[in-house]
Amino acid sequence: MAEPLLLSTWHFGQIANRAGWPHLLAPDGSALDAVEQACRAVEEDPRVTSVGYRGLPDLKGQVSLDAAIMLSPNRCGAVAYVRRFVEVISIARRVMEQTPHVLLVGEGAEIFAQSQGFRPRSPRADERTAELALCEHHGAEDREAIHARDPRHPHVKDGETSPEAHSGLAADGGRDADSSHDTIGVIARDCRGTLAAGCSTSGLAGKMPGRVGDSPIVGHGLYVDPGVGAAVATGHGELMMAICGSFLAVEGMRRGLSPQEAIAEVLRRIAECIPDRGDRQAAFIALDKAGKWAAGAMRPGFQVAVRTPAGEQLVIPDLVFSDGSD
Ligand code: SD4
Repeated sequence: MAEPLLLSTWHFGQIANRAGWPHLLAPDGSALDAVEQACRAVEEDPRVTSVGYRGLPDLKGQVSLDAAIMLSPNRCGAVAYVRRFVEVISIARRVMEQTPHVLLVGEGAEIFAQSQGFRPRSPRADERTAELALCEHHGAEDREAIHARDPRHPHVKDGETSPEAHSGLAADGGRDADSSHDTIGVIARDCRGTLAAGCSTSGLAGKMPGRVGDSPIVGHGLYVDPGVGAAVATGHGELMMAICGSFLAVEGMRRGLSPQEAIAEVLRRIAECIPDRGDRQAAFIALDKAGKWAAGAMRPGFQVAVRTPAGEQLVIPDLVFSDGSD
């Protein structure tokens, strides 16, 4: 019997873990169910403003959602640029289970979702979040000013984490210091030792309409090789997409690196390949087949919600490539 484990990105990973954990413990529980339900809980939670129902808007103020779920290279499904449904992780699972394809996008994904009985429901950014998001996109100075006069957003500088985030969930669901993005990424291991991973996101705030990031793309936002391990990513998708970040992390573990060494190699590769990356974040969680896990990020601020039989913890990873002062 393997020890069950659930790892989720950011402070709202606690919402995910609470919803996913019972599915790992049930007698017929599975890592796949746990990942789906974990992501789904965040998609439905109106306090989380970068995933699902209250996703972040694009440049035109519209929300589009991306998600993927994966058990193995041969069992994965994803949807991207979905604008009329909220539960995209479950639609991604149906793509995996009910179609011969891996990725459906836009109108095709929505027609498929409807055919599978999902109820059309458009995600909607709240106005305040939309305004903040556009400022995130257009300039840090505007953002600072808007954060300062918005009581829902405790004033935190880039790279710092709010006290609310440390203590659990802030009133608005707990946002990272950089509130222009955030994906729920989940890795689960069940009692049989089966690994599964999933991610769900509205992508980057103020993105160009039609832009799709790493999250729904196998190898970029997530990767699972049952014989090796699993990885999920969050942050600016363009960084992960430059180097197939999640795939690279799993390949590192295949070559014998520990999860921490594998993530360190991925972060180094991003730094080498994208010297002009500015202050963009890229963060990873990796889990090997034996149950050893690690997390790391280009910059401070990343957090991982960890659920084991011993309880729930919000962990700030030691592995941070840059201290944020560059
Ligand atoms: C994207 N990686 O679309 C996602 C966004 C994200 O933390 O994870 N932000 O680029």
